[in-house]
Amino acid sequence: MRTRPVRSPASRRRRSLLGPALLAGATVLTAVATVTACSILPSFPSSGPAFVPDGPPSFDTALPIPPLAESEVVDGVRVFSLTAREGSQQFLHDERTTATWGFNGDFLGPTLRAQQGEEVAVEVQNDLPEATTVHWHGMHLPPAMDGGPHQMVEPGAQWRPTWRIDQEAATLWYHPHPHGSTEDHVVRGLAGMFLIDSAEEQDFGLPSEYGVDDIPVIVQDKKFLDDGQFQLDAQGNEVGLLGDVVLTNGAWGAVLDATTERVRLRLLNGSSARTYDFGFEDRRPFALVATDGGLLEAPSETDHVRLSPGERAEIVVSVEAGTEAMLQSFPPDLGDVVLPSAYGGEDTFDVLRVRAAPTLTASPPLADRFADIPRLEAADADTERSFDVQNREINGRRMDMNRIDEVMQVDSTEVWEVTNRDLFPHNWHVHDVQFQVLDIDGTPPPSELLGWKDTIYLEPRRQYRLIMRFEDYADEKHPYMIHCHLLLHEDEGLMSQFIVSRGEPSRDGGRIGSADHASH
Ligand SMILES: [Cu+2]
Repeated sequence: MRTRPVRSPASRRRRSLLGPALLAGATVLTAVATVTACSILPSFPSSGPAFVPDGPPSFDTALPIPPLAESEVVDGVRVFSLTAREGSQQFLHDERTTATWGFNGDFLGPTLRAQQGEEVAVEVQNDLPEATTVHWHGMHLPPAMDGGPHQMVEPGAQWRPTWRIDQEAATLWYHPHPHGSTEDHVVRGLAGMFLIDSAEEQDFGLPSEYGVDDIPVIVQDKKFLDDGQFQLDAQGNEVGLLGDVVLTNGAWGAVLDATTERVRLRLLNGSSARTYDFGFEDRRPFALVATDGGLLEAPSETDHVRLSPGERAEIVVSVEAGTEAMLQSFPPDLGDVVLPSAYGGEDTFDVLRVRAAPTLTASPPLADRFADIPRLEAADADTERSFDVQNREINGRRMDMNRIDEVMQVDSTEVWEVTNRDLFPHNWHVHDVQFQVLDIDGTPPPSELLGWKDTIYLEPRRQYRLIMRFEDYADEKHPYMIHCHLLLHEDEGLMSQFIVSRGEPSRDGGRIGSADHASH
């Protein structure tokens, strides 16, 4: 595994000399992005000579902001439309064009946004040549609406999930979840953000003007082939696909022009395998304000935040007029892994250049306290379970679409002991609920793990005690998923299924009938 060297001051100077050429490339990118629906789309080879980045780019491309999805309120339901389709885009600042998949566009998708308490529906249309799904990562919703591997949408078909937004304001996201093909579909470009707003959140002085001082930042590493196509196979790496080109909202080398004193970055690790440790090159402090499921109880000052695939963090950073700051990913502490260099543990990347205008608009003061988070207590647990994660198995079993692995009783509190038994990275994602971290090897969690979480990095040989409530959406037929969000692991079977039941709790729910498939 080759890792990209840390950028030197010399390479930064070299970059600036390349500036005009790269700016020209960025113009071409915009022009080409509109020419897609033709019959000469490049195909997806799975292997071939690799593209080797010739040093980092100049970070002169304006950060693309995913458009806010249009919606229409019909009979009290806010209705969005997402069409998954083929496209193409130029990422590499030259003439090479990459075949992509996207929602309502060539790559990634629009940002869906809804208010706490709203009824929503999404009209999903699949214009791809193969079946896929759309999963609402982090969303509390009925299992038949979850978009997991049982809600396949065949080519040419539609699927219309509908539910009520019933959780805290948060940065969620959506992406495909077809069993065995999730890494492939996400790497090709299918992903987008789903923001939940609440009235309460507006009281805390958080920057909140979308695309101005409230910025979605979807970070994905890509490995390109020399002909410009995405590499789609992990080439034997235990953790999956690791790329040497880090895209932010689909741009390699992006700059954000800040116009306010404080900027809120909604960081999403939308990568398939890579764990990042985000912070600024000058190690300036920032406020960590939210994690997966919503705001922390108070801003937490730090200078770095580790995010494994699927995790989110919202940070608020101060900038000074006329200055710049580079958001980087530092070598992430992956815990006690063997050979961290093989898993990206020694890699540094520039991620996003933040360039502050000569004069800045004043930002409201950030509250020093947000809302209380009701703490779930282990003493109140109705059920305890333990999950050993090893190789591609949970408790010794691989995913079976026709087997229910766990049955949770509705209106119950559960404590889970989750342990990574391997010496390489995994993480742990639970559908339906947000959980709290009770302790890690018996030690109280660090401040960044004190809020609501739906995904957590599992350091090798450590035990994470998680607590959660299953309050509603009992359904004996449709399961939710628990899985590693390293997408290769998930595809290879590191996933299990649970139902929320009104019946008696048991450890093994037996088998379910044939999967329900979406159709016209
Ligand atoms: Cu894993």
